[in-house]
This record gives sequence, C-alpha cells and structure tokens, in this order.
Amino acid sequence: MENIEELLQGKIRRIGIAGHVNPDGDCIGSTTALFLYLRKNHPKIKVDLYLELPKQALRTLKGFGESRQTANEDHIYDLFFTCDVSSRDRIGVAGDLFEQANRTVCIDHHVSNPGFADVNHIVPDASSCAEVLTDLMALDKIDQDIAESLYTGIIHDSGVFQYSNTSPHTMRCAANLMEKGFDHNKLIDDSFNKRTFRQNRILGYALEKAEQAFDGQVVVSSISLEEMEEYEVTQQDLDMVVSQLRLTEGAEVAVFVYEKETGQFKVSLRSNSYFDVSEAAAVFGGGGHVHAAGCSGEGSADQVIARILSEIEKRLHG
Ligand SMILES: [Mn+2]
Repeated sequence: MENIEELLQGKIRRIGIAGHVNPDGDCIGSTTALFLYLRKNHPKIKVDLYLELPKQALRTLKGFGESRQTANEDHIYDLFFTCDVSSRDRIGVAGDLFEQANRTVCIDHHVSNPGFADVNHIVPDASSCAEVLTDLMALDKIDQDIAESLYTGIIHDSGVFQYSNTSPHTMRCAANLMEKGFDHNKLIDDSFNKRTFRQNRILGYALEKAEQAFDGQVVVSSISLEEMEEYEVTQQDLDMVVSQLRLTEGAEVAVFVYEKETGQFKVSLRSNSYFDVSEAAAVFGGGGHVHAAGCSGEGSADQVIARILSEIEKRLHG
C-alpha cells in the first residue's frame, strides 16, 4: 500500500478506528491522526474512533475528545482500521466491531505482528505506527492538528529520537510534520518530559529498589500493588521506570515488573545493543521489538523475576 486513499475506493460510508489496550503515545497519536485525516479529507464518510483512556497528557490531542470508550455492537463498518495493534487480542473494546467489519486494515510497526487483518501494512523498520501513517498520508492533506498527533506518536515510540529505531527517515518525517507549525517544544515537555510529583517519587523508589544480576548485565526492579497504593500511583505512572533502568552503566537488559492485579504481573523489557528482548518475552506469550518488549507473569514478583531472568541468562553473550 502506498497511500491511505487506495483503501477508500468504492462505497465507503462508515469507518471505525481502534488502538490497543493500555494505549501509549504512539497508539493515541496514530489513531487520532488517522481519525482527523479521514474526517478532514473525506467529510462524507462517518468515522468513529475507539480508545481506552490514556494518561492525562495524551488526552489533549485533537480528536481524542471525540473518541468512544465503549462500543455499540450494532455498528457494521465498511472499513475498520487498527493502528499500533500488534495482535488481534490487543484491540480491546472494539474487538467485536473489528470482527463484524466488511474489510479490516492493520497498520503497524511491531515485528511480532502476524498480520491479522484483511489488509496488513506492517513496517518493522519504522520507529512508530505514526511514522508508518505519515508515509501513507499526502503531506499537503496533513494540517497542524494531524501533524501534532503524528509527531506525538513518533516522539513517544522513539524516546524523542533517542532509541535505535530512529532512522534518517524518522527525522525526515518529523521535519515535514514540524513545518506544519505546532509548538513542538511544548509538546515534548508536556507529553513526554513532564512528570507529576507522584511519578517522580515512584521513579525514585523503583530505582532505589533496583538490583543487578549477571555481573550487572541485567538490572531489575519491581513495584507491587501495595507500593503503588502507598505512593498513590497507577500503572500508567510507571512507564518511565524501565527506560531509566536501561541507562545503567554496564547493563544490556533492563527488567521492570509491576503487579496489575493480585498475583498478576506485567513485565517490561529493554535492551541496549545485541539482546533481542522480544524473543525472551515470546517465551511467556508476549512480544514487541528487539530493544523493547513485554509479557505477563503469574505468581509472586520474585517468581516472575526468576523465570524471566533464567530466559535472559540463556541469551546473554557473557
Ligand atoms: Mn508503537
């Protein structure tokens, strides 16, 4: 596929768009961008956007205010898009609408994506789904609001152009978007750098708790539900912990485990150079990218950490 317009031939009256569960900046950025783009350039088509609530800073993006958090199951869409969704079971609230749609389209950048839609446009080399979408949109049809959403997606998944998924092409896309004139400095601070006081406190606590394994090649920390309660934070306040762990001198892999429900854990993995964390995550039914992946685990935090560390140990170079 070269352009979104290719999919809009024929009688398209209703389009649905969905992101993934527990939406991040790329998910909200790419879905709102597609929503705004279709509505601006194809005003006759009725477009609905289905999203779970993201962290506060992402709710200010234009288009988010019109998103739906529940699905009306009677709706049959002519076309249904997923953006940044790596597998069918991650669609969330709009899953039934996806199944019922006449034609489905998956736009993504996860290397683990099996291609679960009728049309699959997956670019594993891209920094973000927003970068993939930028390439599928006509530049002259992108306005300031659409550009702001796309740029948000790119900066979130590339860590403001720091991660190894940032390519010269990522920068060219970002430059084209920047020319649309939104306040990119403020955007980066508001939606990426700024932390609430509580987020800073839990980050400090998680770093204090961190331990090294395998001669410092791996750094691990965890947060329990009880600790989250004590610090008055939710799981969305924890997303900076693993990136900070990754920056430890000598560390190849960072592991951060937090409790979602009693005895149910989410494992976030990051690596710095050779280590493919998506392989280790896949052992536990998870997935992701070479340098950023995740999976789930059950039991106690120590049991979950022990299991993931033994998989990591097999893959460390020494
Ligand atoms: Mn993404």
